[in-house]
Amino acid sequence: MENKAYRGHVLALPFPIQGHINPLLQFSKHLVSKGLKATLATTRFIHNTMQPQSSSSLQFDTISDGYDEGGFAQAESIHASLNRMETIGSKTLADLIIKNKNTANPIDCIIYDPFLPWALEVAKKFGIFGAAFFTQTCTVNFIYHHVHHGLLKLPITSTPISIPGLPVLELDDMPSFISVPGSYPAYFEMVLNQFSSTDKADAVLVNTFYELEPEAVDSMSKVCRLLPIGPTIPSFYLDKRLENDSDYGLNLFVSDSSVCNNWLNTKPEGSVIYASFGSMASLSNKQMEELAFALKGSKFHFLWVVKAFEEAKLLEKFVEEIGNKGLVVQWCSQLEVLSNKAIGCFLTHCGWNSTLEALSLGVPMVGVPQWTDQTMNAKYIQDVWKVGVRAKVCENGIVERKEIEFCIKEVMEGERGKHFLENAKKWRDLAIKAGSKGGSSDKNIDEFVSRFINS
Ligand code: UDP
Ligand code: 7WV
Repeated sequence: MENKAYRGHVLALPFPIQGHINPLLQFSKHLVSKGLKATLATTRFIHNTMQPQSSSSLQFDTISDGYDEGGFAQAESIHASLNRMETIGSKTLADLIIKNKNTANPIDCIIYDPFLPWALEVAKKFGIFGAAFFTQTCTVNFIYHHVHHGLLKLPITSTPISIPGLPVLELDDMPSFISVPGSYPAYFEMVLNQFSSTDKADAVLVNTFYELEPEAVDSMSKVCRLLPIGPTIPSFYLDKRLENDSDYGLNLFVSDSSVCNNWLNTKPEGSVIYASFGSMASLSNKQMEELAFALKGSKFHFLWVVKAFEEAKLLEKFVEEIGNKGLVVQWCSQLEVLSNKAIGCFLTHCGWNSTLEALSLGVPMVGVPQWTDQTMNAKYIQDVWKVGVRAKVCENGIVERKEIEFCIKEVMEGERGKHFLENAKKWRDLAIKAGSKGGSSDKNIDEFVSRFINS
């Protein structure tokens, strides 16, 4: 295989969590289909636990974030973990480049998650082409860009907030780091710092597609030349252009998809609520209880992903009591579930991958955002893409069972529900078009490849 003539060798470096690995891994497969060799670098910790298998379509290799034994969840603080990731990550990334130097295919392009801006410095030290790959919406990135450059002053004292290309925004719509001043300062600094390197990057890629947020892309393009290349979703669910591509291919959690499929296949079309809060969110006991009552009390079937680390919060006997009305699993193949005809709505935390997956598969949503960019995505789900509703939060910070039940009904039945479904189908068509031959994202991927090849 090493003798094959590749047009170049791309190293993809995601921030090492599920929601950041999936899109970069998927994008790498597209580059392989365009004749490049691609290697995805995970951390040694992830590599050792998951043992991802290199294949003809993708290679895996490692860097270290300094937490080889237990993962960065073990760090004493977020700040400490990010610093350690920078120091040890820079060194081990350089080692990886050097290791490949005298092979038939030395690394000549690094696509890095801008949560790790130091990766560009390493690339430049070796004279390698460097591209930033943003994993959130252009809208969210543009807000952070404004804050980073002092164009949006914090704390925000007057609302609504006007930013060119964006709808007028209330404080609650903003990313949580802005709407809740002082929350997660280390992560806030990290999302703003994404722009510390982009001026020097040879390309800026964003996991969105033009038709989803045209005004935001146009506005931001005036200050930063960006290429929307999404949605990065396995080809089987879109235009089926890539062979054997029905899964992202690196799951940090295990699931048994036959359990979900078998159960869903016994349910009528559009009759099931799929509830999942992504890979990271940890709900309070009270919020879990409200969700449990809402799902149990609604007249619909439900499939609920309760991660292993959250199971203790489930009320005793809940699973027993719901019988065949609901199925609770620790993890699932979300794409398989969302594409099952039985699903009528997605109760989601509005993580960007989950949101983009639901848009791409034509599934209406109930948004219960938790933090980071999820609040913005929920705003767009309701008011811009019009594919669902955002649940209202009480003063105590909880979304109560009545509100959840109300939102579920809005999406699962009635006139509004019908409109959401029609709109969702429209976004699915546009998502497929964007990534198909000649579509906006496909053209941008070609433009990226030719810019790199000719650099
Ligand atoms: N996911 C999955 N099974 C689950 C829950 C999530 O495969 O039971 C996948 C989902 O398809 C998505 C990713 O995990 O690609 C979660 O990313 P997202 O941005 O939605 O949320 P995060 O985990 O970063 O909060
Ligand atoms: C993990 C840690 C911090 C953030 C995110 C994920 C994200 O929003 O993607 Br800010």
